[in-house]
Amino acid sequence: MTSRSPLRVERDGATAILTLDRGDVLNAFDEALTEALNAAVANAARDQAIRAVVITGAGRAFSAGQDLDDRLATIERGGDLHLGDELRRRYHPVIAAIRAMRKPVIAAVNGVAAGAGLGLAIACDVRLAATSATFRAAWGRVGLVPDAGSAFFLPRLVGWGKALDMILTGEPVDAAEALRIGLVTRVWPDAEFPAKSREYAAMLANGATEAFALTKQGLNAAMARGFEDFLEVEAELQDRAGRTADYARGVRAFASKQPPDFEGR
Ligand code: T3D
Repeated sequence: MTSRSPLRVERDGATAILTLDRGDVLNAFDEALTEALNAAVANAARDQAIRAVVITGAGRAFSAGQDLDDRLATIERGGDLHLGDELRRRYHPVIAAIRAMRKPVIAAVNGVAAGAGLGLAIACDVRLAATSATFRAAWGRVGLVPDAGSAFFLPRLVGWGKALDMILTGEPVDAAEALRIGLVTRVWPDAEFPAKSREYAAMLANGATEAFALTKQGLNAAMARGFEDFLEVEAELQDRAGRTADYARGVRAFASKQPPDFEGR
């Protein structure tokens, strides 16, 4: 008997849709799910026909983070836990791959995003939320520190004070509040959410993909470099963008008052 995959991988035009699919445990990450997610993100990065990636959840959750049943089992049998190694092996590669991916990665947060589920969402380039989505920096409630890159990304998204409030209290932030504080950029009613988020992804998938890749590279450099250094990176990236076929298409489309038909290179 073959076991069901914990991750659904679909194509919608040039968009890859990755659905975390362990609904009975709110899409908590066990070994199989993180392995499948790492593989699917790596495949999407390699596949030139894919020009945008959506990560979402099945059922009423985006993801409730690490599967705590797995951790309980180890604790109860007196096993040795090395969570740093777990992060290095299962979580850090996927977060790093999302940041490095040369196409937009969208978190379509359909329900609760907690712990490493929140970490995954905030490592993505864009967050869209359904009205029933909630965001929980839940680590403190189980005696852990923020992980999956969260202490890096959360203060940059919502500011130092709000990030610490979320992390220290573990209280949920609803979709309206998430929109207000910049944790997400669009909110749609639950019933419309799948269609609206696919539409949004298609818009990005039809964009100037190579320019988006260079944009991500520039934003990553802006986080890591000093100002003078960054300006040089910016000049190099714009140099490359200015020599893409899509830039020529964009300028011609502007001159002819037509929408551009980008090919992604
Ligand atoms: O490798 C590493 O360990 C690295 C560490 C990673 C960091 C983490 O991610 S640590 C985990 C952080 N996540 C949490 O602490 C969230 C735990 N879950 C909750 O607090 C609640 O479930 C929610 C607030 C997310 C939702 O509450 P509610 O009332 O809507 O649903 P529920 O009844 O609690 O959950 C529904 C089911 O999902 C339930 O199972 P049952 O009783 O129906 O058989 C529940 O046990 C299960 N579930 C929810 N979250 C997890 C989970 N099962 C395993 N692991 C989970 N994280």
